[in-house]
Amino acid sequence: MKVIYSEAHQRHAPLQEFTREGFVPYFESPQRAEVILQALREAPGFAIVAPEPHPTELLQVVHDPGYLHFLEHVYPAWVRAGEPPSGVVPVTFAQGGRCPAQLVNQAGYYSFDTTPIVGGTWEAALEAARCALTGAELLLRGERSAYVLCRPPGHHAARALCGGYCYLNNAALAAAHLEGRVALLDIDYHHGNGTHEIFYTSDQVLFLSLHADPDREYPFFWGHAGERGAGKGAGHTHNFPLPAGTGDRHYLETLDQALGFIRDFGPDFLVLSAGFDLLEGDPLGGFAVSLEGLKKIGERVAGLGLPALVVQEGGYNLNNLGPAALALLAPFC
Ligand code: SP5
Ligand code: ZN
Repeated sequence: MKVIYSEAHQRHAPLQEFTREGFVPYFESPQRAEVILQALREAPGFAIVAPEPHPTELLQVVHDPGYLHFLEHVYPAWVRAGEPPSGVVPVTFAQGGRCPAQLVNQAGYYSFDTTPIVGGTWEAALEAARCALTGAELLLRGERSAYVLCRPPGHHAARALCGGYCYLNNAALAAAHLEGRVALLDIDYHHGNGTHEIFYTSDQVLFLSLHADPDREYPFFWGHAGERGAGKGAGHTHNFPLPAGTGDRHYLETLDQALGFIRDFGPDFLVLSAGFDLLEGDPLGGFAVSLEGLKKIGERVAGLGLPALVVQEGGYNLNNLGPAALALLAPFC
């Protein structure tokens, strides 16, 4: 199985994030990708390949041009304006309203939380997006599966919003680049609100997400069972909010419901947003899914028999990320 990877992710390394407890060390660290890469290098059957260059116009299929301009240029403008070089962090958030003229004032217009933009964020996010687009092209050229080992992750990034450690929606970019009908299944512990928004009115991309109930868990405002798509996309979004402590049995039963919707849709391709924070022991998670459970998730998703692109999202327990990748990917090999 080909693994698309670029070390450019290392350039995105914020030191801290702002939480209810104040500033804490950044959970979404470069080591996350490094431990997964190491595990795949030591296992048989994986070939690490580099991303190919893609025209940046492809990003505009999913993202707003003003948002892309902001992401690319805000950090140097922020430092030039005398703001802290540790990173761009918004403190005021637009609720509608108008986009300010100055880049440094746009942070709260293009963010839904305090996810920082540091020097290197744009280069890393762009390279992660290229990895995902390369993965999509591998499937278009006939590969049965591929794994995008990317960071920063993408599923919280919406058309014109960053947040939740995400800037460019890697999985959404891949799904939009594939041809025909695509099922995008998100198993990250957190609701993939960005992907949900991007495809909410699409009848070409079926979005399904299993996640912690937003009534009690981040990102709080999206991902309820009643949100089912709109317009042409009505009925093409399926959210499965799950209770705290969800274990293998209930998770797999719910997954089977999601897989039923995918079979009914009859897609040409599958994109799997794979967050390993669904596992027991994740510092940001709250489920009790085991590694064996994750292997069964891989078996059932691979059992759809569709060309499949697995895209890395969250997962913050550095001790289980390598075994998690091997458990999930083995059935696709
Ligand atoms: C891609 C992804 O998984 N993003 C998740 C972003 C979650 N950010 C909010 C974290 C809330 C932290 N609660 C901390 C509990 C620590 N014991
Ligand atoms: Zn997550």
